[in-house]
Amino acid sequence: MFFFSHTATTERFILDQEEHYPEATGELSNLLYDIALATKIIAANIRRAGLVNILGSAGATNVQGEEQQKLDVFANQTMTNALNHTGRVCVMASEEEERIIPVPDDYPSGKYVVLYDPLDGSSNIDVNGAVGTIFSVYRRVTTEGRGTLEDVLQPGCRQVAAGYVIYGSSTMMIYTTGQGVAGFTLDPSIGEFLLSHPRITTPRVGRYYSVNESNFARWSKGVQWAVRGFHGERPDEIKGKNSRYIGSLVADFHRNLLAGGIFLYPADAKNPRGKLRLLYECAPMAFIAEQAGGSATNGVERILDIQPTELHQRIPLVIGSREDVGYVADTLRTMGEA
Ligand code: AFP
Repeated sequence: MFFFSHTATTERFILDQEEHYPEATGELSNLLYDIALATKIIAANIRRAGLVNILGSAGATNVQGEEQQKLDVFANQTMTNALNHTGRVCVMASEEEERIIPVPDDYPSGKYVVLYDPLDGSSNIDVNGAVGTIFSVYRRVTTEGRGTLEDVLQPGCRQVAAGYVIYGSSTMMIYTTGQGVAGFTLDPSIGEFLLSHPRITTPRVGRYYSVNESNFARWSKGVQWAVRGFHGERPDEIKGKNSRYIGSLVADFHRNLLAGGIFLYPADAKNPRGKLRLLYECAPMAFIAEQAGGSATNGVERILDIQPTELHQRIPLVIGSREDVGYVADTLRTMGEA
């Protein structure tokens, strides 16, 4: 039971944070409300998915060659519609769309750039598994007019905000504006996200490792050797860990963020550059991980330092508890792979 006097909504929390910045115009706060509203609409539809028979493929494939689900299309449209007319955004990009998404001509252009993966882990939808929305916000670098590709291709260290919403047994929004990480839980009876995790920090050493082990034979020797440590085969260097893998980045990352753990999607013979997308998945999660005390690398360099060169660029990802990520990076270095 929540008592109102002790309960902060996303709105109250964002306003409180903004008080530390007298120069803030409130625009970023409004942008975060826009995103929160879109995700509440997506959450409501996900909750009803099994009932209203909107499951299944929309018949099209997205730019990654993956089959789109109806909810992917819906979530993508909902995010775009929540942002494109507000005057706060100059350009958007979505994992579901091949090109940047311009602000329509009849709406004003603003100073922010928003990137999103509207429904990550969508192959879990048909089995009632957890899915999520990931978002990332940058300030524009061009100075006027509509935003361009240049505004979108910025390294993750320039993010001004990033977050995700997990549609799990409850719906939660986790985000950072660079002052730590806060978590909110949606109270469906009042339709508000309420502050439930004011300051999330992730353990330095995790209990879990999360990786798709069916790719083991396709990994480099260094990655195999690192994962063998998690199995308990290198007791002098690292204690063995428990394995957990859902196949939905938001759900796997969220568990590890709270409980401590490491998530890996390394390059493999099938995906020589890795599978996950720098702009929509890796950079926003890396910002959150670092703000919670964890870290994120592609094995060679810090994720937040990578300068993107393409909209749908894929990279290897190693993210989570700081010491565990360090252990993987050290192993790769020792094996001459980094
Ligand atoms: P989908 O959105 O197509 O389900 O992909 C999910 C995802 O991008 C990410 O959320 C998972 O961590 C990763 O792919 C799972 O990939 P594998 O199925 O190859 O393990």
